[in-house]
Amino acid sequence: MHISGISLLAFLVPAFTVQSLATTVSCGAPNLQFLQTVFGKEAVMELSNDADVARLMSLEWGRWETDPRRLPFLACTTSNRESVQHLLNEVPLHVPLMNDGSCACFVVHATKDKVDLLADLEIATPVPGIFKIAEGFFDQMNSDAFVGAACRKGVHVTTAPGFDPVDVQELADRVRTRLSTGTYRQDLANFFVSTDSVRGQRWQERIATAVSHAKNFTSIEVIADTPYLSIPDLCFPEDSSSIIAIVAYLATVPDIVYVEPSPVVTLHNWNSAGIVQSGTSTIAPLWAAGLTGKGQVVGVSDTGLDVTNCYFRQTAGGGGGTSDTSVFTPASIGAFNIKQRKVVQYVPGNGDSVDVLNGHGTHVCGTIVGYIAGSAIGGTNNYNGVAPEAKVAFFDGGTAQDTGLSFPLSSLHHMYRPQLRAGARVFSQSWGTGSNNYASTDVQIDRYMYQNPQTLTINSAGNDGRLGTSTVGSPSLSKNCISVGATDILTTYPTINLADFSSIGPSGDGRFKPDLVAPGTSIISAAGGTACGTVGKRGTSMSCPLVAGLALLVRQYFMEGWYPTGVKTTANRFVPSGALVKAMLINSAVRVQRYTNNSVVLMLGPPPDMYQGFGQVMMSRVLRLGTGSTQPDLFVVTSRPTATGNVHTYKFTVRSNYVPPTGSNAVRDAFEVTLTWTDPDGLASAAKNVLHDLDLVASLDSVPATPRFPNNLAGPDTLNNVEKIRIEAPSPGDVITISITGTSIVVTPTQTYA
Ligand SMILES: [Ca+2]
Ligand SMILES: [Ca+2]
Repeated sequence: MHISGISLLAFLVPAFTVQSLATTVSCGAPNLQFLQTVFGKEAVMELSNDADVARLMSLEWGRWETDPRRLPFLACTTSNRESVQHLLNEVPLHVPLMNDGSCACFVVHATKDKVDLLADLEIATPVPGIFKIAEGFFDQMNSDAFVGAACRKGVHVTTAPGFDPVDVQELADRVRTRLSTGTYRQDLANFFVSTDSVRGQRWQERIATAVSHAKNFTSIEVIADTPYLSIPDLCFPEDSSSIIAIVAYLATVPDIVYVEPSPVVTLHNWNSAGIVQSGTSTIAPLWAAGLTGKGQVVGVSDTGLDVTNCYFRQTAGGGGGTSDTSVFTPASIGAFNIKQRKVVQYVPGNGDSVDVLNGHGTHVCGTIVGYIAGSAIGGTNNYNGVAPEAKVAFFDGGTAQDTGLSFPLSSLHHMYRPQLRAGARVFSQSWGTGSNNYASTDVQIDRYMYQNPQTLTINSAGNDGRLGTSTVGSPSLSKNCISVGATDILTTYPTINLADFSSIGPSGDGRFKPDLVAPGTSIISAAGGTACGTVGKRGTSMSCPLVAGLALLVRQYFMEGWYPTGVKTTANRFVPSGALVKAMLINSAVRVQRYTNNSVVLMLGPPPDMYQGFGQVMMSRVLRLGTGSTQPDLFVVTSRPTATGNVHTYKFTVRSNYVPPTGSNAVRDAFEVTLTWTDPDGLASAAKNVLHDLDLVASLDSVPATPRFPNNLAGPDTLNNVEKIRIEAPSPGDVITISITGTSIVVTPTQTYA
């Protein structure tokens, strides 16, 4: 939680009480409505009614009646810790799928005999093959998207929970044998029961064609050290029967839980003629106070980084960033040298060790940490980055010959781990896919952040806003990252305009994405391939690193002990969680006024909404910089654990000498509180991705009967793991009570929040 407001003084913190909440609702019957709750809208596209579901389940049980192998089962139980703990103890191979506060579902990998013994489960049924296929994938295949000369598509497969690499290799061999001998077609016969749904019938027709026509196939790869398999190139020039057959077959394999299109990564920038204006003017107060990124390292993955450009090289006069070659080799073990002026690590990765002329990666890094040695920070004649005294650990995923990018999307930890060793806790990723589906790449980001709670991943939202809603691309849909959209750099508060290209949310399950927006229409930054040149670029690729740079400054703020006094104090130093840094950035955000798309002007309301997320970052609103009376009051909580039924309360009193702020302080006209938590990872196939539900409520003690709920809602938010409440211009002496309730926390015993 992070709270700020110019006119507020926190003086009573925290009062803490625990009470029990009853959770006795059962999970109901495994009918169509329930499957839709678990697997999303695809359920009703494949199946038309409860009779369809009953036939399908009966078929599945029949298939496995005498099979001694472990299968993926959908296992659901009442959402209370005891009942979930019992389930997880009984079936150690599991992955969470859904928790709606009354019912918690897991995909467990167990034998049928074992599941038969779990008598107290509300629901236990084999996961039908059609629910293992990514949302929208059938329509892509059926529209021949995988056919033709331009096809560069593949399939990505998630194996059952608990698989170790040996199992994955054995599974790959088994699948390859079925595919190469054509015997896989036999497995399709029972893929679907008769169904009245339109798409169910199309599946039936295509499978029938596939059984007679589909080709044999051999190219399946194990992705080392991961639970994933990959078919890198699944294109058939003549028709789509083969791909439909192969995908349907993969979904019938008991050791496979999810099949999705391989992600195709693109850069999220748009080049433009440069408009000579820095995008960093709004953060000058942080530089003036001495927050320049010192001691911080950002991890960036991109096309390349020109280490000889003046913004990165060792000395002003030359010398080059390559003066310490140990930084660049051997890449595989992630060598680094923190004494380098700017580039402490360079992993060639899947690319090379250079950037192209005016390259994307050099520009992005320049926006975060670029700094001409010896130049003045905050000067008007250079384009130093947001955190000019921070450093960068770089992963190169692009080559000069290939305009495409290649990142280890199935093993992102291979990219993050060396950067983590080099000191990076904030990762900036100005790339993504055109897919609006929460995918296995999003799962990996959520997992990495959950396992490494000091980290925070910043992702560009994408540049497809002109195409309409639901255009934010994976992996910007991960629940724990910050997804960044773009605003017009020429508009300033309070008349900020959203950039027309900025991708629009929500996520497939209705969460607010993007989380934040920042200027991205003409950002001037270092130009790769030039000695000291700059270039203007636009896109969410450019707004993302602005937020990443701010994240470094926020970390520095806490790690140097600026909180709570506003003055650097050794005794107050602490390392913030990624969730706290996210809460700080979101709490700082201000409303974007309007959005123009295809000549239609939309006036935006108070955030959050699916256009601006929580608004445009404005860091000086929330960081107390010095002791002056105009500085905002700030109260933070980091990594505090809570459990189901716990209620934490915090009380604040508005300063009695409160005077409504004017001028540049007018943006601090409210009491604002933001709650975030780094949610555990689950499965991409879930209809609803956030597993734990915490609830933020605020109330004025003078009117306790009218509590304020977060995110512009009239009641609790059950979808998002970010909750923000804004109380406009409270009166002097007002007492505001904040409560944070652990409404449903079952996947792990406790959940920490910020
Ligand atoms: Ca490169
Ligand atoms: Ca909630």
